[in-house]
Amino acid sequence: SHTHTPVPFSRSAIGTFFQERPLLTNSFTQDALLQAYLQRHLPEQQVQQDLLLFGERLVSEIEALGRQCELTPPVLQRYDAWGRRVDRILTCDAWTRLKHISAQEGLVAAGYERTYGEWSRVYQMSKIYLFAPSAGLYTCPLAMTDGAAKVIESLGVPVREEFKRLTTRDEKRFWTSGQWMTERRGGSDVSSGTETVARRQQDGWFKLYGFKWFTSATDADVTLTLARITDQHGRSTAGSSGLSLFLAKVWDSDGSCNGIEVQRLKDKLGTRQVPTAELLLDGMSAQLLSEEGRGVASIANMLTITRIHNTVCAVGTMRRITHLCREYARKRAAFGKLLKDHALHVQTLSRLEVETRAAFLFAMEVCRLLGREENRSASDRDTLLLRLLTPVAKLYTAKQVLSIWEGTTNVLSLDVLRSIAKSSGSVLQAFFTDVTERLQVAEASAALHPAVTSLHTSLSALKRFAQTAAARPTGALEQSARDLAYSLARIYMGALLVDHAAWENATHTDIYAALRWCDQDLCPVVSRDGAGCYDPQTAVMDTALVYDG
Ligand code: UCC
Ligand code: FAD
Repeated sequence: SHTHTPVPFSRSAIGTFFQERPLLTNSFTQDALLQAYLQRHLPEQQVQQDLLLFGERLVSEIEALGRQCELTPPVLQRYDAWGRRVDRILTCDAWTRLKHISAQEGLVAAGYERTYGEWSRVYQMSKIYLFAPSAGLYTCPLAMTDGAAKVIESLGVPVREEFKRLTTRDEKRFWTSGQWMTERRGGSDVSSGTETVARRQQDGWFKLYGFKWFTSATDADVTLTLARITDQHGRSTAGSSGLSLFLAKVWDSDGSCNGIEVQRLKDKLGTRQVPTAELLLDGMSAQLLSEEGRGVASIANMLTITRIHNTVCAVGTMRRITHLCREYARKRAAFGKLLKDHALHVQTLSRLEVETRAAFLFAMEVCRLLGREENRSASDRDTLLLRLLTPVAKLYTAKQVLSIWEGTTNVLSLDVLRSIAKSSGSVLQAFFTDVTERLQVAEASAALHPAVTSLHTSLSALKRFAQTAAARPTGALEQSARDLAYSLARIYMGALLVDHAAWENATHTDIYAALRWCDQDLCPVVSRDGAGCYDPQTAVMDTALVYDG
């Protein structure tokens, strides 16, 4: 009778089908390209072993901590129970645990221990790359910590205790750093946006007064920040040449703020795990790090490091997405078969895979250049390429994720122009020579021929563009900056894919990836130039279009 027939849906039965979930497994062993790259360039047994264990730890421990950080965002405790202003930023235990793990695993330290010589940055950044998508954005304070250590090291300033703490593996001594640049008037135009002033004290230290509008990972132990030193009449110099760089502790030894009022935590759309605050600096004690008036140039080293971290983290996230997608496609069925058996679905994933491979090789190449510079084995060309490619790599990879902070796409495109102007074009010469040499190596391979030809054509077109660019009005150059940066990125990523595919142990998929990448518009700056995009009349029409009505 109907009373004994179980019904599929009722209060206690919600149907029998439950989708099997995609499983995260060891992301090092899953990553064919990372393994091949290391086998080619850094085939140290110790490195393989360390990354293998780290891959296990990500699954067994770190992934859950990252998730916990997302579920338990930081809060600001403004007063204690007795009504005293305390301004404490309370983060969850998982956030603290990630700090300890970061120290133990040497996620900053490995970059300064330099155990693997010029490959030390590749080693360190391979770990950051694996860590990023599981880490609940703990990568944000790590990037800034690495940047601060780099600034201290490169300026050679006598703050040894801070340097040691930023680069230690000892979890009890490890400190993180903030990077406070943005004020309310602007995050891109730091030089005219900075209103914070620094008053010299009798002991040589300074007290800072100002308002920092965006300070991420504000639970940091120390910070680097910019301010204008005032003279005895309270006057300061406007613009870039009035800015100096300071180092300050964020918290006093009793846990109270160092002359800071935390105005509020930002209520953000994303990155909610990271405590990002607005801070009133009301007499924050700070130490001058740079020469007076050399603040922007001195913090540039930090920007280089954080932009490289941003690149590596973006690529790590892309890789995680492709891993989970291919895993899911083995488990999810639609229209009678698994997703992996739908050619259209797999074509879509293969496009993501090509993007990810190109971005991975780009990120690692910038890390390699950084490692060479720090190991003092960089050639002049390496140094020029590091300067040119850092903003290009950041802006290109960040379009998938992470595009606002550490310089927006257009601001970094203008930084590319800055690097060209400052080197009188040498960075571009270095780029042309480097790509040409990589293509020469690949010329023997018949399979790679279409990719090599297409890269040669694009490179020649780019050279012609560059030759005429200097004669163009500044406005036109600026109009072309974004497309130029994209052209540099696409051509360079193509050259790296070809270079990797020409390696003796490369596979047929490496060749296929290079061919696929090069089968696109590699040089948009030339095609758009041909379409007349960079002239004053176009600028007028762009304005008319945007403000239509
Ligand atoms: O957003 C932030 C933190 C977020 C959290 C961290 C996440 C990390 C990733 C984690 C992944 C999960 S902190 C705020 C970041 N803010 C920015 O990036 C600012 C963006 N704006 C710019 O980059 C602008 O281009 C400025 C501020 C650098 C422009 O300043 P100026 O003063 O107008 O620029 P000048 O006058 O052209 O340059 C001043 C000096 C010059 O040196 P000298 O005086 O020797 O000729 C430049 O060559 O600074 C030098 N310089 C550089 N040097 C400027 N930019 C660079 C550079 N990129 N590299 C080397
Ligand atoms: P603006 O500089 O006002 O730019 C607005 C728009 O104008 C952008 O689209 C930009 O591309 C464009 N633009 C600006 N100038 C030009 C130009 N010359 N040509 C063409 N286009 C231009 N800052 C810190 O200092 N420390 C932090 O820890 C920190 N954490 C952050 C965390 C998050 C989640 C976010 C979102 C931001 C954080 N920032 C931090 C601030 C960040 O660095 C700035 O938001 C960023 O630099 C852009 O500045 P802005 O927001 O003032 O935009």
